[in-house]
Formats: sequence, structure tokens, C-alpha cells
Amino acid sequence: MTIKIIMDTDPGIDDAAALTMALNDPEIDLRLVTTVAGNVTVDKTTKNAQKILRFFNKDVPVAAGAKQPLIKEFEDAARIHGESGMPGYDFPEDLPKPLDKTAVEALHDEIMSSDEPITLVPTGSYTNIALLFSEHPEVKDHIERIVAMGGSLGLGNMTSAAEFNVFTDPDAAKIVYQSGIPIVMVGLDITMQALLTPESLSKLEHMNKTGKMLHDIISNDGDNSEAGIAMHDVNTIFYLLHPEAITTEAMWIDVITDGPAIGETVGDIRGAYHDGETNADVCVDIDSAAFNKWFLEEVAAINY
Ligand SMILES: [Ca+2]
Repeated sequence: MTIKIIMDTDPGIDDAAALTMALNDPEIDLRLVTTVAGNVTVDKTTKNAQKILRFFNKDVPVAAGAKQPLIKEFEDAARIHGESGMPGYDFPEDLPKPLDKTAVEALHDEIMSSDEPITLVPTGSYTNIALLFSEHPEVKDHIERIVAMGGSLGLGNMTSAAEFNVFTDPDAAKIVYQSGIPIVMVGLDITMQALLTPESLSKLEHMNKTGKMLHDIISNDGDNSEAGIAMHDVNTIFYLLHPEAITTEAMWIDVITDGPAIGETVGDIRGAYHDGETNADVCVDIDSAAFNKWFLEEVAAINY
């Protein structure tokens, strides 16, 4: 059984690794890639997504999306992902044009024409998805669930309170968490646990062409430590394929949209505000060794 997904993404080093897994794992059917401003500007994230598709010779359609958040001013993460968003590897530059429609229209068309409900996998800010729900609310009945990288029950990585994707567009995140669609929050609570270790990274280098490409871009990640490098977005794909390796807790997530905690995802762990209602399954624990083992096995299986 394959899982039909759409990735809404802002490559981005870890996005590129997540796309690599989604494009090549036989259990995942990646129907569409939409892009959003985030790690770098949307023209760059679109090109980067296309570079990964071109690298694997896959013709999954790409539609360019929002240039900026709904309300908040745009701030990129080029200090971590480099000026291009995906430095360190010489990708071919002869890229096809993206679809001649917006990300929102492409999302609408793909979701409504699918014969089964689709899983949305946002790995950037949620601006495109929030716009989609506002402009085409009928799509909500045709979405299986949203498995979203972003948020944190603990500390943030942009501010003390906020994780990057939610911080980038907190107003969009609020709309998505209030949409009524089942959401799995794949946040820093697990992505900062499941670091790609230095041993795993060095194994990638000599594995195959894919391993070399991932090694070279991941080595340029500005947010590394001695323990390893967080592969944030890749955890969404790992969750889809190996939910048994991740512990989730159902709770209500509220998104703070102003003030010093802007972009914080507040988990109502004690059920103080929502009468026991929940709107998300929040990932709280992960088998990091299983994540590393799976990551290497996925790349080895690509055989390219
Ligand atoms: Ca991302």
C-alpha cells in the first residue's frame, strides 16, 4: 500500500533530504511538490526542489507558492542554509519551468482530482496551506491528514519560544491547527533528538551518488554540533513509514501570533483550556538509532 502525499517545502538542506526519501521510497507516492518562502526566497526554494527532482530524473510537478507570510514580515534562514539554500553540491542548472499555476491552485487541483484522500506534508511555513483552506475550504474533506514539520513543546530554535517554520508564518500555522483536519506535529521535541550522527554522515559520503550529494549538502548545514545534525523535515517521512519508532501524545495545540512568544506552539498538556478536546498528535519521543539506521538504508536502497 502506498501513501499518497503532497510535499509543501522550502529547500533547504533537510527538505532536500526529505524529498530524496519521498521520491525514492516505493511506499510513498509523491504527487506534487509546492514551494514556499522560508529557508530562502521562494524563487530559490523552487529551483532547489527542481534540482532534487532533476537529480533523480523524476517528473513530479512543482508549483511555486507564497513569496511571503500572510501578515508577518519575511525573514530567511540563509545563515544556516547558505545563500542558495542548498550549498555544497554542483547540481545541473538546466531546470524545467514550474507549473503555470500557483501552489494554491495546484494543491486544489491535485487534492480534488485524487481518487483517495491525500496526506499533506508541509516542511516549510504553512502559508500555502492556510491560503488553500481560505480560498478552497472544500479541499478539507479530501485530505487524509497533515504531517507537519514544525513547532515545539519545549524551547524554540528561532526564539526561546518558537520553532522556525511556525515562527516564519504563525498566522498560517494558527489557521492550519484550527482547520479540523487531523495533524501530526513533527516538531523539535523529536527532531532535536534524532540527529544524523557524524558516523552516519561519513558513511553517506562513499555509499553512492545520492549519498555523496546528501553528504555534501548536509556537511554545509550551519546548525551542526558534535552529536550530529538535525534532519528536521526528514522526520515527517520517517514518521509516515515507521510510526512505531515515534511516540505521540494527543493534545490541543494553540499558536501564539504576537508578542515575545510569537510562533510558539502551546500544547495544552493538562487539558486546561479545551475541555479534553485535542487537535493534534504531537511527536514527543523517537528512536534515534532506528532513525539513523533507516536513513542509511533508504539511501543505500536508492542505488544511484
Ligand atoms: Ca524546511
